[in-house]
Amino acid sequence: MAAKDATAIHEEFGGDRLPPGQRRTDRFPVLSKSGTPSWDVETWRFTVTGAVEDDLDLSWSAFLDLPAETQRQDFHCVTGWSRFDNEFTGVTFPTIADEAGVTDDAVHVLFRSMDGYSTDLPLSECMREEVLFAWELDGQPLPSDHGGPLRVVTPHRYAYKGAKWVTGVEFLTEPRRGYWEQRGYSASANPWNEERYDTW
Ligand SMILES: Nc1nc2c(c(=O)[nH]1)N[C@H]1C(S)=C(S)[C@@H](COP(=O)(O)O)O[C@H]1N2
Ligand SMILES: [Mo]
Repeated sequence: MAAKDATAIHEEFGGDRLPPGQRRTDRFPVLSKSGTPSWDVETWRFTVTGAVEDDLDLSWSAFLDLPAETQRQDFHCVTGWSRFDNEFTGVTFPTIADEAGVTDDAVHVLFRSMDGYSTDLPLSECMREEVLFAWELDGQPLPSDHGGPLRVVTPHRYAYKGAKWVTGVEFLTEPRRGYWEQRGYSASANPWNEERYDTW
């Protein structure tokens, strides 16, 4: 599948390709709050709940039947490294939102993962083609340390906004903070503004 180039996203935020305070690496470090969870293709489910017309509850094969695309994207970790030109294959967030039918009162989104991780974003920050539920990296199944079988990627935000091992999306009628957001990391997480931490 030919990759769409999403690496010019920094232009929208008026910044350089390498955001301030970041250094480029060709390695792909693993950052997880705890270990890598195991999964079973027979029992894995992906659910969409909350402010939607139809809840979704998809098996692995049903998820893979959704329309997919490949995008070349950059990845910015809040700890200071950026990795350019990752080719992720998956389903866009707007595709999932359309499947479920988001209701007018939805303003925010909470992603949930198999390891107990969660992260949140305003709905408007999710309704972008670049927000992918990805199962392949550079043409290979997404490595389990990097969130396989399925993770979210958010090239317009620091990478903690992309839930690895994602299994649930909840549409919310008011904001709720995720795992790192409750522990002081920025709710907005724009790398070009260096939104790393929130102070209360
Ligand atoms: N489920 C889950 N997703 C997660 C995390 C986690 O601990 N658990 N860590 C986040 C953080 S802090 C970062 S920087 C990226 C790291 O992704 P990587 O390990 O593929 O580099 O995943 C994010 N998504
Ligand atoms: Mo992180």
